[in-house]
Amino acid sequence: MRIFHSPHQRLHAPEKELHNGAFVPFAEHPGRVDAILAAVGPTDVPADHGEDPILRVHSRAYVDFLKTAFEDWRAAGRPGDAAGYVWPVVGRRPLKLSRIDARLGQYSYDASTPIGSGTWDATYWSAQAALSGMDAILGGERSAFALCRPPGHHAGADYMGGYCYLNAAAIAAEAAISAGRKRVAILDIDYHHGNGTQDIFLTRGDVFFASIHADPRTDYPFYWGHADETGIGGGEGTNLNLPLPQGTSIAPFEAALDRALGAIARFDADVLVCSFGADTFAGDPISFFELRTEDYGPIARRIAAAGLPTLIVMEGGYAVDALGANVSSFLSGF
Ligand code: Q9C
Ligand code: ZN
Repeated sequence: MRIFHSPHQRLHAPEKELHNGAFVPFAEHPGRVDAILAAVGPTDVPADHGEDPILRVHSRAYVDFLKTAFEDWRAAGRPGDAAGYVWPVVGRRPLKLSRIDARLGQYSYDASTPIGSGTWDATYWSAQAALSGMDAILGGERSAFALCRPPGHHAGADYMGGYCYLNAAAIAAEAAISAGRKRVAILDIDYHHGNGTQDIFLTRGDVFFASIHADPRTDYPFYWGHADETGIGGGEGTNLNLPLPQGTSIAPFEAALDRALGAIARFDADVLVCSFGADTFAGDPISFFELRTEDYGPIARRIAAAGLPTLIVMEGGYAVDALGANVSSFLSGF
């Protein structure tokens, strides 16, 4: 299987994040890709598709914010990484504000998504890795792996959050539509609900989004991922959330997976994008499912049995010592 990854993706390396009320070392660090690269072997450098496919998903204003936020932060005399500390409540009237602190709040929803000097470069190349993976799929490959980092599934059209800046899976799915595919399915099996991907496609009938994740009544991102979010307008019936309780192990996980794959089969997709997070692993430091390394191969075999050309996009997974083995186990099923 071809694997796409750019060394630029290491340049995103924030120092700290706010976690449960304290500043702690940033969990989504470059060592994650080192662990995966050591396990999966050689990768291909992605081709540069430019900004156009990114702008089919994200707003121009948001992309411009991402590109300049760190410079603006430094120009304001601030140390360290750019991080927000004030957010507009839902329904607040739109304002055109230039102060960096106001802009950080406008374009984010949480405090775990700092911007450093290399963040734009890294997230740009993470998106390019997904686009190159989709090129391989559209060219006839049965599967490809985009070793994305930073991850993407929490990022919406005009917001960052949950360690995510550009939504690589959404950008790849949209590229498939632009290339003439009629229906694309996205299966998100990261521990956390893929709220950004859901938001991007919620009103769309041509992109099906199915997500298996920790129940948002107990887990981040709380405000999305509930079972009654089924799509809006032309997208009604093309959004499927399957929240599961903390402590979930392989049997109930596979039952949910079969439900998601059944819905995807009925949707009759041309292409599948799988947002894969290894933070469902029992040893994950910020998550509470009970999957084992040896569970990922059978999970992947069930997904492969859907018979769809499948782009795998890396999302979360923070148990770095086991991350390489967990990703290898998953890829072995394709
Ligand atoms: N105290 C991904 O897996 N921080 N993002 C939660 C809990 C955000 C995870 C803080 C977790 C985001 C891609
Ligand atoms: Zn996650």
